Amino acid sequence: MRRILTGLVSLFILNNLCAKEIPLVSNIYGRQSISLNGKWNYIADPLENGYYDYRLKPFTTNGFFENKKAQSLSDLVEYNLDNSPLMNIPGDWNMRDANLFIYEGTVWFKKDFKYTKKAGQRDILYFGAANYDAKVYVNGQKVGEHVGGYTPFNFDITDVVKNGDNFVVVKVDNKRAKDNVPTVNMDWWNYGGITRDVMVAQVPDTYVEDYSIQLKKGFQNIIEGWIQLNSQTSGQSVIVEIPELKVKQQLTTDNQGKASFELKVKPIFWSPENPKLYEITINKSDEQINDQIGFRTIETKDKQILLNGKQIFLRGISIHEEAPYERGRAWSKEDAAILLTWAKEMGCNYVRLAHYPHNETMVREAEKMGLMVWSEIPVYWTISWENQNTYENAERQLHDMIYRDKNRCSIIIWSIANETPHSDARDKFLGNLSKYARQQDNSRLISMAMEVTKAPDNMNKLTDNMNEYVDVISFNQYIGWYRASNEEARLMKWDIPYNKPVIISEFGGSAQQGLHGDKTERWTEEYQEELYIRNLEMLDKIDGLSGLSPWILVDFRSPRRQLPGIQDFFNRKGLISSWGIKKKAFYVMQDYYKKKKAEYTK
Ligand code: GCB
Repeated sequence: MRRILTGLVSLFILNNLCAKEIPLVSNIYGRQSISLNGKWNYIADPLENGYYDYRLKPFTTNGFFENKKAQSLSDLVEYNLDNSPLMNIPGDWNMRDANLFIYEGTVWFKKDFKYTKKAGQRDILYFGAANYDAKVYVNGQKVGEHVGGYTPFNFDITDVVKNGDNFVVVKVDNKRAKDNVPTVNMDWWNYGGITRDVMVAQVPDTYVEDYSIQLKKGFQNIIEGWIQLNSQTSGQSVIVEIPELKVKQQLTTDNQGKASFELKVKPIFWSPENPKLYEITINKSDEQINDQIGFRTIETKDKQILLNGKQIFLRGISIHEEAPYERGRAWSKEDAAILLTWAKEMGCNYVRLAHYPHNETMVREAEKMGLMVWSEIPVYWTISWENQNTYENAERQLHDMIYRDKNRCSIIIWSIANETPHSDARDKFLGNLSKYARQQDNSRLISMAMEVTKAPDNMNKLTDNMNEYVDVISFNQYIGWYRASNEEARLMKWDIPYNKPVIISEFGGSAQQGLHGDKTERWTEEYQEELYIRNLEMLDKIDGLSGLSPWILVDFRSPRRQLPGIQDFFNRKGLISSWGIKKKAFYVMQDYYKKKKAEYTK
């Protein structure tokens, strides 16, 4: 009888081995972890043969996720992940396998890893991002799925990971679809793959899941914060320390597993001139988390943006998450350092990270280098405004962007959309998203990149209803490229009927680096240079102009850009070529920012 019972109990346990997606573990880089970066085997699977049977039903057994091997010479197994080619992860498959350059579909990835389990610890499998749909399996068991190409996700794999040898299989699918976010149509490369860091973090059974430590809104001398455990455990003691500020605060969690605090201290402000970060530690008896956090205030007053109470001008540049020197999707510290150093050389104090959340390292490096950040979700162009699932997808991406980076003082603006066409459904969608953004974080500014309505007599009007929802009016305009000539820029007038600061989130034009000619000749460096000169003259006159982020720092890959010999599938609006050489217009911006800096430090 006893034996039968024990048998039943173990059967029950086996059937309930549960691994699942869990709320993001904040600051994954500040935790104990092992990296799963490096070589992964992969199989491109355009027919999704490893996922569906020949009747197109998903396999419950026998899918590639089982990572099966023939056990005898007579066994039929028509794949072998172990013998399949290797790819470096993080990395997009487009640039790592010439056959997959324009591939959109499924690729299976597999990595073997050795692991040491520890009693009383949970094991969390974390992905910085995978584009677009990732189904994740550990030791043949599905642990979860994630949708969205630019946000992190993690799974509690404690019940499925073993001491010793393990394997993880990920099915990544980057097929575009109308109802996705972004949708089918965009002006950047749809790089597929596991594009950011992968790791297994080890945390105590009850761990600090999330925390926030920032200046209290409206105060320069009160730090406000909270710590949230992964379970509703009350009476847990947690200590927050900021040694440099002589802060050592003992906290006790309430019955929600949360502990909040306020500290009266006057930190040195973080700013572009002095990007001061404080070492912070959060200690629980069995856990220590380290972070570097800066403190600053950001607000608007009429048409001004105030950083730490002082009016600033955002000397910015837009950046895609693309590695310099034509190396595909950027992800590393080195990529971030090159891109951001170029921005600094131009004289920037601000970067627009377009058109989706960039990797966490990029945001952290920007912070260390004194660059303020605009961070955005890929609600771009013609999203399916009427579709509730699309809305939920966008909201989730917005949530995850804010969640991951809420302690990054470099981020001053959350952007929730780019160049979206007017309709009632779109207004409702964006209105709800902006309300949601404010609920998640009311300490930063909200914006979205809008378009201008052309009116008679060279008048450019801002008529978008969404302007009511934002703190900063921002719009993209392409006079000299898609509309009017460079010469006509001087005739343009602007009607911006809001008492809010204005940012030009994009302007620019293309040039092929090294192509020279008359300033009226398209694609030459001289044309682009002239466009920048005329646009700056024109934009400088806008009342309330508080910043610019021209389009764009570096040429980037885009399937929309097909002109042979010039574009060759690159958007050439970069101020730096895809091979890293500065174009003439770079220096126009550099001069302009030098003047702006002097003007604002008077
Ligand atoms: C835009 C878009 C950006 C494009 C750019 C262009 O307005 O926001 O994603 O790449 O124009 O080059 O046309």
